[in-house]
Amino acid sequence: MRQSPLVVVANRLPIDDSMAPDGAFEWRRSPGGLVSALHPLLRHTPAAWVGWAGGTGPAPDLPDVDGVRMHSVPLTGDDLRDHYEGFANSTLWPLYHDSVEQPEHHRRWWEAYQRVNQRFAEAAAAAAEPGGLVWVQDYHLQLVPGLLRQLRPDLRIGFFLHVPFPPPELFMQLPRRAELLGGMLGADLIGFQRAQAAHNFAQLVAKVLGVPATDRSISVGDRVVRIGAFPIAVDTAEVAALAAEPEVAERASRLRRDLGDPDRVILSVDRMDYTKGIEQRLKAYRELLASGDVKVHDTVLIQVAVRSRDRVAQNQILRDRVEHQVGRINGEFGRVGEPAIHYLSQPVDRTELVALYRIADVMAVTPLRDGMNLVAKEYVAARVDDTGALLLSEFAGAAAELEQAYLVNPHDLEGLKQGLLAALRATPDDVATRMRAMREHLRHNDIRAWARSYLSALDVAGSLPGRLTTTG
Ligand code: ADQ
Repeated sequence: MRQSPLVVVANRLPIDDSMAPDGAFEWRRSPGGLVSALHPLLRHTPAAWVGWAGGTGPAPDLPDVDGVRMHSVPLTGDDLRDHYEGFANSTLWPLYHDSVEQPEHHRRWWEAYQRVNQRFAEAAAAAAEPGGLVWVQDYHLQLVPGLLRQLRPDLRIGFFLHVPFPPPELFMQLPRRAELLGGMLGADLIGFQRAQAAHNFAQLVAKVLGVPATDRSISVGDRVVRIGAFPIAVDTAEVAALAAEPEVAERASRLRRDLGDPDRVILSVDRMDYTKGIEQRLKAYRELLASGDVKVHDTVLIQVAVRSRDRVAQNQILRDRVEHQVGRINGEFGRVGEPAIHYLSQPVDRTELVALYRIADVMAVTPLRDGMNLVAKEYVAARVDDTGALLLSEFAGAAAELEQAYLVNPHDLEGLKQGLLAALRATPDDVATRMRAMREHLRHNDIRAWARSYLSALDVAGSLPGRLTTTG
């Protein structure tokens, strides 16, 4: 097998399940923060990606995609059920998001988690060249750094967690907490979205493993594991350029016309997931319609909630509830040709998404808990004329950076309503001042800056070719 100096290991490969007519694979631009985040970096980098290609058959042999080698890891139906839907998405995901839904614990899931992590570690060990750098992503693969270090002690290993890392009182509930922490400590550098997460991790390591730890470094035997916050970002320039394209502008004006030229457009774009606060937001909106503070005639809400992890039972239940809620609100407050909420459960393509960002006077991003939330950052990047108000949950990682947003606590229904009204009624000057500051922040803190800061912290020996860290 050809080996690479930089290997990304993630649950999914960044490609579509289907091949283009000419036999080439294309980058998958499906919903999913990680793909969106790494796409601009790796396509110009001599790198490999280890991940699952979809399907439950043998792992397919894949062609390179934009110069990136694809190594697929096979998963069986049992692996999918017990590792992906089970331990990753029904134990860790809810627990790491403040237990907004009850995490489930099953020993069979843990066995699958170990088994699948071992398989990914072996695939990464085969894909990395001697002394290479391996960057393991996210909560599906927390044991991989430790397993990989046993197989390949010559590698520099990084781990980045895209989701929140919970406070000790929540993490302590995990029956296999020591093993999970130990797995992560196989890395040389552990990156989190927020400083608070690194702090939580250090506290837990000290408490559970009895290892001395600060918020910056942890000594494990003769190794030092560094930890820290590396808030993920978007390709600010790419989003801004797309937003400025005539085709997008045209699509935006058509959309606005199709909506009946309302005074105000409110937009939300989420994966259909119970952490995203969709029900709470719709409830707040319903109350604003009922009180007459918002009128269907001049204000429109567009909710894009693309189906995601459909086989996780709580997401199915959520979808039924959200669709019921939308139907009820439209039935109560809509008129013929004037629905209160425009609801889309399908993925929208990039151009359409940016056109939607362009017509949104208010972008409502109100998750109950979110590692970062790239939608909030994409919206800001797309507001090239400094208009538009961002309503943002305090519990999204993005709130630590986008301080000029209209910040709300999504658990507080009254606060949510007031926040939405404040954003709707804000003066153009106020909106512009806030937007300008946020755009300025994202101009300096884009996806390349994120990758560069993470990779240069990992690559202390400077063994990577310069172009890995400086171009994108
Ligand atoms: P996600 O929970 O998937 O990511 P988010 O950060 O918002 O959440 O990323 C979603 C991405 O998918 C965005 O780039 C967005 O444009 C796209 N998207 C969403 N809905 C879409 C739709 N209907 N059609 C097309 N595209 C859509 C996880 C964590 C986040 C963290 C990211 C990256 O949960 O907190 O920000 O990883 O680290």
